[in-house]
Amino acid sequence: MVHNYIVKSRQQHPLHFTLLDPGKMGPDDLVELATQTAEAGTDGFMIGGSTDLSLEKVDAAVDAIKEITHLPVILFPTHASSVSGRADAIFFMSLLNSESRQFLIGEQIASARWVKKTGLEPLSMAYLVVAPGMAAGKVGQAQPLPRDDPNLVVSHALAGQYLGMNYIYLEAGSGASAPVPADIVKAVREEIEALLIVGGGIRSPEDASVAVKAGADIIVTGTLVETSNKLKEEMSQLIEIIHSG
Ligand code: 1GP
Repeated sequence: MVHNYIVKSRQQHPLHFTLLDPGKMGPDDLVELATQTAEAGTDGFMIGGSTDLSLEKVDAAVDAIKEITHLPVILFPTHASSVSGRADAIFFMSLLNSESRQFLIGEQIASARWVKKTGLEPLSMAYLVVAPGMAAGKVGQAQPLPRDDPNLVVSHALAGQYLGMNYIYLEAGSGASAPVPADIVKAVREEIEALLIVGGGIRSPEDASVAVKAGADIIVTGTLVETSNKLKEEMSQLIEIIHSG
């Protein structure tokens, strides 16, 4: 079970997940990135990102990545239509600060029977988009949570936890110029027991260290993995800092 793996691994140290986007490259390039980040010590793979992914692309990416690693492969979907039954688990998430029913519960209803049928392990997650939010905010029709209002973010995170969600994801948006502020991560950490995921705009070991010290359980990087020209070296440094807590 992926959830048990995450809980157990987190008992050892904070974790790093690599976000791979099948909309940006084909299976061969994804496998190359997955191989190098696995060697650098990443703890799991998230598959998603682009908002118009086809099921075929996600299936092909999941199959290719699972051939080279035993690390968990977790879907990070935008739409029900791209939920691949071949992954190990799915972040079954609701964008709690969306203004659209579609992203609060619509896509979830559309995919629920498929998740059951395929046996994907659902990992229940509250997805909170913090400014700037980037494409995730726009596509999800979110009113991005202000960067200077930790209490409002805590209210959303607690609401997610009380609705039974085991994971809270603080998302600044892929490619954000700055990650979620440390005081927001800290404020949420102090009030929730759920596993806390932080992503968006994390580009350096320093960024990762700040988020971990503020209380993140899992750090997600996507853009860095796609753009680095010294991937294994850079990821090793970043992951080492995360693992050292
Ligand atoms: C996006 O939080 C992730 O959902 C990753 O963001 O691409 O900025 O690393 P980056």
